[in-house]
Amino acid sequence: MQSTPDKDLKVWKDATLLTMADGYGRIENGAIATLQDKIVWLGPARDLPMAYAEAEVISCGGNFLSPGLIDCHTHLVYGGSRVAEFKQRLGGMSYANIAQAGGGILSTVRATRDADEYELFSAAQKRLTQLQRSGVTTIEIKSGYGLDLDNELKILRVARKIGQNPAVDVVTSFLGAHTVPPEFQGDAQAYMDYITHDMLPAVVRENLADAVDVFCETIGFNTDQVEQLFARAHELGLPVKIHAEQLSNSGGAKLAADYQALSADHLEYLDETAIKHMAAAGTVAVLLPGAFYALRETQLPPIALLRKYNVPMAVASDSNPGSAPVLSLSLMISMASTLFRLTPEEALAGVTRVAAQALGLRDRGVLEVGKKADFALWDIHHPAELAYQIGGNLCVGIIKDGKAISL
Ligand code: DI6
Ligand code: FE
Repeated sequence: MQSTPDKDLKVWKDATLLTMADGYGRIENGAIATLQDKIVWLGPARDLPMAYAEAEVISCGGNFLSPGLIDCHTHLVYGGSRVAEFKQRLGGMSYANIAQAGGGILSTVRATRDADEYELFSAAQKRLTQLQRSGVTTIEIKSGYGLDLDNELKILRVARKIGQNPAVDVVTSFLGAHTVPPEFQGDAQAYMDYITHDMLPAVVRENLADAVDVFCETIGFNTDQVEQLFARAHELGLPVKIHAEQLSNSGGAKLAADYQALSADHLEYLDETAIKHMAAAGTVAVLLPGAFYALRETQLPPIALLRKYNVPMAVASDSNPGSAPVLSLSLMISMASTLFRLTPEEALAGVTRVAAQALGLRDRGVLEVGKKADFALWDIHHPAELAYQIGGNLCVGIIKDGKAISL
């Protein structure tokens, strides 16, 4: 009797693999066998074991195949637009001044409160499609434009609903401590008390957040308030992360490392002491070149020191309506190289292997047996082209959980 081939067993051939397990981990004329949503074998095609002879064979057309990209820092769910503010900034007004005048994040809070779940979902889904086209198969989404219980829950529910899309995995972060809402104007401490007593426990009860984030800055929350939030997050069993040292050195990254934060993000003004604490804690440095670019920042994150202490560096879009209206993660590979001088290899690792680490995900980000079958196909001849080319779209295919996705 003839054995019937396993319908879910596939072999992806005619590809140059970038496993990203160690450097690029390049394999010429590679093949990957997948069973359902997992990698079961990979290597040079000529070594493919006979056991896979009856699998469905899919040609990757001679393209490069990398792990699906992971965008580990986005604010994808929001209402309205900040085009008017963009024009103000072009006219010379600073991001911080606009925020202090009641615009900035608070203008998006008003628009987000006014939007229902369906409106938020469709607007976010459109932005997500763009990011997916740049190779993204996993995305983190933060709340933070609701700033009261009902609206923060609304945003997180929308983020979870986006995660029901089989073409993308969503990880959520509760960023109720994004800024002080109008109801608590001038009293960040009272708002932080409300977050720790009421909002965060409710978010946890509904299982809507995978981590807790905070904006530590002169226009955000101070380190005492951050510590209050982190202590409560740990009590409730959630890991923490932080927006820190973006516009000034406020000491947030060091504090976050002391709470074993998954990541500290932005970090333009990060100092060496904090870097040592991050290295000891295994806290990932998430670099956001899109925000640096859009705000015309000049203070570069301390890349050489991060390298010196072996702090892993991830790269993300920070996709948000104000400081980073970014719709392409592969463009961030280019910006991380050109603006921050990451090597092309570091930049690609930053949106794959290290981005997975920043989200605490061990099942993806590299091509290895047992990892998820999430791949991006690239029409390139050398991996450094991903950093070298600017704009356009070199991503010519996406495979999620072992299935080709059309967008
Ligand atoms: N840092 C950021 O990059 C975003 N939030 C934050 O704390 C920007 C949010 C916005 O401008 O709407
Ligand atoms: Fe952000």
